[in-house]
Amino acid sequence: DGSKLTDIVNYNAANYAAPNKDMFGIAKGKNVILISLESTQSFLVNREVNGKEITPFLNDFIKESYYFNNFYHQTGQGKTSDSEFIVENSLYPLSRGAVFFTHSGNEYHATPEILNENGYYTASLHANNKSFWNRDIMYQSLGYQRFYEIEDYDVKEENSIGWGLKDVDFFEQSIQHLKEMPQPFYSKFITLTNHFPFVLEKEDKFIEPLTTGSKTLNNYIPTVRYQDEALKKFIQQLKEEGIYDNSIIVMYGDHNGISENHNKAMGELLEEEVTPFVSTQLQRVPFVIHIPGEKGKTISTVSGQIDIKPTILHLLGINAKNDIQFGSDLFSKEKKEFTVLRDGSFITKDYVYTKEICYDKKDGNPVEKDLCTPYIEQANEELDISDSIIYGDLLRFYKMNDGRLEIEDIEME
Ligand code: GP9
Ligand code: MN
Repeated sequence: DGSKLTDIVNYNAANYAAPNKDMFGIAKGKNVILISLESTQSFLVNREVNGKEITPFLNDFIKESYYFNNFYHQTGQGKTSDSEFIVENSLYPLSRGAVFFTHSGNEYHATPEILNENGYYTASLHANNKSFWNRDIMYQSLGYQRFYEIEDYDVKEENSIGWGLKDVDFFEQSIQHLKEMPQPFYSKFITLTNHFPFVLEKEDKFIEPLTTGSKTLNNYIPTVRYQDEALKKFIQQLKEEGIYDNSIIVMYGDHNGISENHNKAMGELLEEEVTPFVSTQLQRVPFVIHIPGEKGKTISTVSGQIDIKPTILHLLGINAKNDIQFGSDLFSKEKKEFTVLRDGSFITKDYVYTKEICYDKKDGNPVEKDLCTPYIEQANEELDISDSIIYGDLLRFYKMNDGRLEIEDIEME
């Protein structure tokens, strides 16, 4: 009802983190190249197995980028599609099902739509059937002007593995599409090769599989390494085409690749027992922002996919203040260290709460639940408010008024 809308607006205003003056608009007018890294978790970054780095390119790239090492995925059953939803709406996905399927007809005010209003051309690129995850329908609601899908790629047996077109070929063929786009553009690339069951041809294995008790984890390592190689080639091509210097490159892991079913093998690799605390910490995924001319910096603020939208908007000099969002600009000095996962687990500066246990983040030991209690309520409230926006399609009651989102003055049931 109407009071719900007021709650939402108030909640939003209370949560707003003002932009950092030094960062606001620093990438104004630049292209945005957003890359979704399939099943890529943070524990892979800067890790070696048998004396070899798993992600040598990424390890170098983050040295010249902003790298967030306490950044969590917040997806549910909608997996990759949930990550897309969170990243571009700064809303939570649903607790069951995929919002891309269940609420594709809703009114949203997603990043592509906002950037389009600000003169950007917007496209998503992914070499899978366009209807997978209902993307072809949902992308219209998110404001995409173009979806380069399987029909836009030359996909054949020789250049495919597992789920489809290999990442190296995907990026190579995507360059052509990028060159055709009017600038500035906002383009999203969704990788695919590092997807369960993590199959790869011998010639693409730049690192040996592991020898733990889990075939899944063993094969994951070489497909992650392959994806890393694909990224390296892509960045090289962007440089050769002269696109690199007028673009910010934003990479994020979409969700975990290794589930709790592989805790034992994961424990072997990490050389520690995978408790629910460790398991929650394993939900961290890489988040990288490369801005031409800016030095690299690792930032340890507790954060999540929900923070990407306001962060990008502010870098481009677009104020997110009047938007409905649950995340906040990661460069803001007012950013609160509190990240909620879709299952109600949450992470603060000092605590990790999961499966009804409060853990001390420093040593992973359980502590008195009271220490987490104030946040439990807040976590549930956030998830509830976000859900009510989706279930009630409430963003249809907001309208732009002179560049500001406002509640439409109407009677609600
Ligand atoms: C499918 C790809 C993978 O197009 O995005 O989806 P996932 O299974 O990871 O959700
Ligand atoms: Mn995925």
